Amino acid sequence: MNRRIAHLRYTLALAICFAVAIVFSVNGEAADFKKEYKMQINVGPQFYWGMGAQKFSDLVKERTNGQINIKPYWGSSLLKGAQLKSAQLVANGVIDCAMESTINISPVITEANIFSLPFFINNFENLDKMEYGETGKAIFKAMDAKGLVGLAWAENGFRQVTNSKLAIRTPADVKGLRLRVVGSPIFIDTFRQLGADPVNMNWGDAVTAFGQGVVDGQENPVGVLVPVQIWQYHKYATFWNYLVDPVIIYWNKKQWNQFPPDIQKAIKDSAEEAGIFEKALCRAGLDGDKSLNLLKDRFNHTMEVPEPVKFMESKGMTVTFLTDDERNAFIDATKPLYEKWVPKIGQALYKQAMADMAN
Ligand code: X2X
Repeated sequence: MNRRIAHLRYTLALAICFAVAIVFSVNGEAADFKKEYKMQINVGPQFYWGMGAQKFSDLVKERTNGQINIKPYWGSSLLKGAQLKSAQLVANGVIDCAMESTINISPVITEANIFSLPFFINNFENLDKMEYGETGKAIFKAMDAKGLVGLAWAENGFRQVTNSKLAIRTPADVKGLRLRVVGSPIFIDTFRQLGADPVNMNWGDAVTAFGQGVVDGQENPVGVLVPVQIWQYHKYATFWNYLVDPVIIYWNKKQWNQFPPDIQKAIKDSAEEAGIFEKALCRAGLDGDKSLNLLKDRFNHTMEVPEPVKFMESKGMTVTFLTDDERNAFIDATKPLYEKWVPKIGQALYKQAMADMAN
């Protein structure tokens, strides 16, 4: 008899434990957070993009009362520099999350090449219309299908070309130039089309290559050119806004779905806030007073380099802006790219992007 009571008691105790565990897990209070969530980022903390990643991590910590600790791994250190592997490793859960350029996710998300079509987007207004319009939603949907949850848009910026040889004004000027580009096929295609000699290289190796003069030039936005002090290697910059790389903050989907809703909200809100901050850093001095004021008013942040173009000139660089005719010559020269790349990106997305921009 005593044994039966003991057994009953034991069963009851087990049942209570079970019920408590279920209640806690439903409430999320017993959720098992990792000590550290690893974040992939291709550049270092001194870049505007890096400052945005740090902001994201800080905001998440604050808004989750220290429960979620995101550690940025700078310079693609988790990937041994192989920047184009970022999306693959977040999708399969080796890395938890990333704040990454659309160029670097393009091997997994072909649709992301929409931003790399030469001379397609051209200005910040068009870019914002796409990101916050149907194009942005379509990109996040494509990511979802690959096991990635897109949380917010941020930016690297419109990419400008720099080199050590000459002030580029015409497609003929680019002929034969040895230019470092990211190892993404659309970049190789674009510069081959222009008659240049593109060399693909990870960012981690690129700066050494600039120093050794292995390449004549490269292309990157102001948010990279200024921190890396490109004037040490290249005297000439041509601001041609030929394409842009937005940055996306994204998370491994399986892990994301296991977070309780309050944690998801805190992370998503932080990503959006950090994205706004980081975009403004990258645009500061390139969109009149807009981003400079936003940084001051909303983030109490004063830019060290409020006028990037003047700053580059003060370092001895010749900064060239194209006339409409000069620009049109580049547009004509790169048009054949569309025949190959629009079908890869998807006709529907291409049309959607045009509709967003016309809105
Ligand atoms: O590799 C580059 O050029 C960089 C830093 O801009 C990107 O990560 C796309």
